[in-house]
Amino acid sequence: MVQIKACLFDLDGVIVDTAKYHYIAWKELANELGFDFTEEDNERLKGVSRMRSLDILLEIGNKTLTEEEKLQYAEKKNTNYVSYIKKMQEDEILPGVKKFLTDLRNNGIKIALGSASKNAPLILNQIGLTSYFDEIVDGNSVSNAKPDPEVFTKGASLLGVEPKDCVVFEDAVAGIEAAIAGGMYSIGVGDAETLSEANFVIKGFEEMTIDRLQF
Ligand code: B16
Ligand code: MG
Repeated sequence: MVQIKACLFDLDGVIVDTAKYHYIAWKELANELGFDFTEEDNERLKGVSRMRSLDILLEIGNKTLTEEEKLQYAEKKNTNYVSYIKKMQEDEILPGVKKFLTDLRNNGIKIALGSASKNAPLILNQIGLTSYFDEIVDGNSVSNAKPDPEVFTKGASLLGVEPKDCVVFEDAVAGIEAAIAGGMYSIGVGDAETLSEANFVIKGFEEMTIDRLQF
């Protein structure tokens, strides 16, 4: 049996629900460009990088922009998004997360963040969780997006833990695939059917305990 030495966490959909703020900001941009953007459309952007998200949005609206325009619109969306996340507070941490992080620390299990978001440090700061993380790997420090394992293998290496002793918590299929590609265990957070490739799936952290970190 493997006793896990490190836990790597995705951010959006695992620790907080920032998808709702991404949605508002992308919708405002879509409206400005003359088309609508639904919550169902927004599902396609979860776990996806900012520039790839813009490409998907433009595909939905059937719009073509130059590379320069794309950079400007991505920047505009981000400024708007950041204005929302700057208002986030500790009560937006998803249920059970803080207790589980505390249990991990008390048991000497290392903790890293593995997120596609370039705003990850700001979000962790807003919700008061920065000090729980031994390492933060985010959209600023990787060149390959999930399902490439880079964001997690980099985290494991910074922690000095071998991938086979790590478990990844993820809400996106691409994130579970990244964990598997990196040689790590994975726990899905969300729908069991969607995340069936994970070792097991939890609905939320209220049902997660240290004892379940055995594979
Ligand atoms: P930013 P995660 C992802 O976070 C979001 O799920 C995704 O919707 C977003 O486009 C991406 O971060 C990039 O975010 O624009 O802040 O750099 O799930 O990987 O924590
Ligand atoms: Mg996510």
